[in-house]
Amino acid sequence: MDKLRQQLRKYFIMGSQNCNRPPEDILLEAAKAGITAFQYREKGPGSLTGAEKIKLGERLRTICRAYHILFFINDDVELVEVLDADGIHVGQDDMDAAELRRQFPNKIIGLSVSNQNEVNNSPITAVDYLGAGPIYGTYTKTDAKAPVGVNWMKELRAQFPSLPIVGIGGIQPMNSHHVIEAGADGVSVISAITEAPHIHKVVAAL
Ligand code: 3NM
Repeated sequence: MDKLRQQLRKYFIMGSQNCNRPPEDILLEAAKAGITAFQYREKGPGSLTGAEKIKLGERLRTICRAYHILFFINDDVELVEVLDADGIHVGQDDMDAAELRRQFPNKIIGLSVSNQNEVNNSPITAVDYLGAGPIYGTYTKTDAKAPVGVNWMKELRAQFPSLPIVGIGGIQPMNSHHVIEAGADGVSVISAITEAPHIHKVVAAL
């Protein structure tokens, strides 16, 4: 579990819909700059489906393998198998995490939780890490909930002292230290990296 906590320290998430240039180029720059985990999240307006989604996933998977970066899939069980991902991340409205655990006994499973009610109703013992957010306001996920702030991270950490936890939502170099200080093992970001003029500087500062 300690190893996973370290591997989640700089967790980049993206899909082609987040990129205004080739996603492979962005991931490669981020990989060289030192991200520790990646989640392929091909979701929302403009995202790829079917064979195109798989083809891009294969290219991104290859980059992660070359740089020893954990490769996660967002909420797509079939793609986890096709790409032999290291793990899968699901939200509250996605497939049940306990069911996922039965299906993937050896994959890393991540679950998003935004409030205590969601924690109380989630199979926490079935998952390997939690995503807490949105910590700050985000423009990237149009259906994101209201920001929960770093206090939610503190509350989660108090309840789960040794479970890996990452913060997500509106995290940038200027605020990531607040998320870490609140108890997060890592920070998950989309736009901080996809929209960065200098990816290496952002990844170093996260
Ligand atoms: N999930 P950015 S917020 C994918 O709160 C996602 O569960 C969230 O994008 C959640 O780093 C979010 O650009 C978007 O703010 C994060």
